[in-house]
Amino acid sequence: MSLNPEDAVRYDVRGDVAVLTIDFPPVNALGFPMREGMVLRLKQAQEDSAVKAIVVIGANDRFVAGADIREFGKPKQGPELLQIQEMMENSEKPVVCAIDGHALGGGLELALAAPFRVAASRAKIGLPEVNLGLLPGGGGTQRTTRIAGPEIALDLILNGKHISAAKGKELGLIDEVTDGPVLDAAIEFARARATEGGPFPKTVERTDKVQNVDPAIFEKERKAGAKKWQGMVAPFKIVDCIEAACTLGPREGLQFEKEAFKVCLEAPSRAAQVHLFFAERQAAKVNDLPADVKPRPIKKVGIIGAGTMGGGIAMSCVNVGLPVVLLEVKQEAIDAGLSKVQQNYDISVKRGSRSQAQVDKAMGLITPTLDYADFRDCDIVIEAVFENMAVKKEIFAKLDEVCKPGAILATNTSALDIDEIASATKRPEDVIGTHFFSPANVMKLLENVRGSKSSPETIATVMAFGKQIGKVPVLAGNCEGFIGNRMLKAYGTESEHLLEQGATPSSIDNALKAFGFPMGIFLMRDMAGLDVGYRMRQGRIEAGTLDPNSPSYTPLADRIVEAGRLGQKTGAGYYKYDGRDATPDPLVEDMLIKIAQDKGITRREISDEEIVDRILGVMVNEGAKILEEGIAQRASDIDVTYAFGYGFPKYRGGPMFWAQQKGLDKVLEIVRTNHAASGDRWKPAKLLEERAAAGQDWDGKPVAAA
Ligand code: T1G
Repeated sequence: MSLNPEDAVRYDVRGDVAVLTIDFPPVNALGFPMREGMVLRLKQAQEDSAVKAIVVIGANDRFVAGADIREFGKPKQGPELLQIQEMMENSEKPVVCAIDGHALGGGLELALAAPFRVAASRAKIGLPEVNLGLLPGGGGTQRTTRIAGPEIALDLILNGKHISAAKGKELGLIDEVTDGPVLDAAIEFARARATEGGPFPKTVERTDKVQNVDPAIFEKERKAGAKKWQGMVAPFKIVDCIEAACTLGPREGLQFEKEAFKVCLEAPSRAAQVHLFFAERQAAKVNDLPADVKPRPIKKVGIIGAGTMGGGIAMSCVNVGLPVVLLEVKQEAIDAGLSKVQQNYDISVKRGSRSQAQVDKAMGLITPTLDYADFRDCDIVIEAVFENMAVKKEIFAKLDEVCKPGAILATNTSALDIDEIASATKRPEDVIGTHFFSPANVMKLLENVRGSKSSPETIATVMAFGKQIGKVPVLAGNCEGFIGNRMLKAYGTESEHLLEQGATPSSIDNALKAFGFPMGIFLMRDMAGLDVGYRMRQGRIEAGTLDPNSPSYTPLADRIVEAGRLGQKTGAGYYKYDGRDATPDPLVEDMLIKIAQDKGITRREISDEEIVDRILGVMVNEGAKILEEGIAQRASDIDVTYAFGYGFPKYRGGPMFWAQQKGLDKVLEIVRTNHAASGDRWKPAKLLEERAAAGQDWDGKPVAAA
């Protein structure tokens, strides 16, 4: 975006008030031309004798979205934010920031450095830098703490919260809130301040909220965060900066924050989290859709199945005001499903994350039914029943009869063939996969799976629907397991071979936890229950598509189930349980020793590093095959899938980003070494070989010289 400073910040005078309008698309980020423009216009307003006060406002009903994230890691250009802040802070004429839309990160920091802030009631403000692996580096930790106190600052900044203008006023961050046009209110407010005359407040010099602060609150925060912030940098630095605001003077505090910000900026986690920020937005775009294709509006949703998934999907829809028709085959199933949804909502009311009124409204939007005819005016119907192809085809045949023309017929299947399901209808162009993740009302990922006949409009509609219900949509092609579960299968298979070669469920799970996963695969499997997988394998063995006698077959999971150990729900699985507490079980290790003996495998010590390299290596190799087959549009879509659907630590950017950071040549080495040792499941992906040989990243761009 090459905008000159005069256009990035326009200058108008309304009576005796100068209005500086920031116009730096797409979101008025603090890009270099805008920073230059601000210095230029603030100077112009100071020198303009007709001007008694100054208002700063953003064009297109939005204030400022923060630093221009595209500038990170690039050579610094033009004036710093600090220079603009000091010009406003030391201005002889009162400066009022007029906030509409959003003031986030550096945008709010810009406004906090002005003496005054007026906001439209619909505006949102926040300091979400922690989501980028950063901290508010423009005085936000200092000013927020000095205005609202350390506890509020800790909660706002560590959670990257967006709060309303009204809440901002309550906390002292906003001086006035208006339901009318924010420019008019700000001009009037500025005029009144000019009449009263200076000196005008300097928020960074406020002291009332930072007196006699109990230092224990910071230790408590660090202890509480120790586990969930493992591997990260920014959250710890944020606590340090807020503590500094309570212990140091204003200028020293700003200097402390500046140094802490630099540490975060240079940490690998910042590059990883900024990668995911852009990747999430990229993932919503579909490369090969005709430019003129428009999503169909979704105003009413049908859901088949009121189980955990169906209930969670229903919550995601009613949470954004979308009415839902929820169908089950029996009244008691409907009743059970609705009471589970009610329970979930009651918990959120107890937690204070939702009001009773909001919950009552949401529940009122769900229409339970046993009759397919009630789907007749739904714009999309999502099937969320158990993974049985025959049952799904029967359901889609019925939907084909009752749903209106153009209704989207979607399946929540986690791995089954979309085309086969579509073949049960006369409208395959309207059939598509919408794979939610459990719990569907919490997990952000929505893996949309295009069938070979899914129309561009159907694809565009479910991608827009994902954003409409607050999900992160990713588009996948139709193969077994799509993107996420196909790579998870590779991860699981490699884990099972690691077990036979000498690892244990806990050594693998602990290595993955140390890497940053919230939990390892064996604990996850015990929680989900081992019987479903067992039945699926037995079904495939009976169908002759799986040979339990093949050397590559890993029988441990079967033996565990056949010993009556179905996971946490039976008190034993890969682990033994005391309630939810899992402990390694020597019995499982004995099973592994026996299996290794039967297979002639000499078990050995396997290091955490080898465990992580092999599990991530096999996932990345599968990801490269998913890319070269066109199942994923881009490598970053795979990262989004894993970060938002499978708990991959965001501060590592995703499996494909991890591979790039490690070096694709090094990952190829891991793949080749294991291919030689373990055969075809490690066959190197051609794309990985090509990119590594050419010294390119996944997108074919030269890897910046280290
Ligand atoms: N810098 C550069 N580009 C940005 C951007 C930013 N801050 N925010 C958004 N974009 C791009 C985005 O990539 C997309 O591009 C387009 O704008 C629309 O975004 C010093 C260091 C503001 C609530 O974390 O939360 O300030 O895909 O689809 O849904 O302490 O964007 O169209 O090419 O999200 O209307 C802190 C990040 C930065 C805010 C608007 N600020 N942005 O949501 O649009 S660090 C943030 C958002 C910082 C200071 C520190 C949202 C939004 P494209 P979008 P939206």
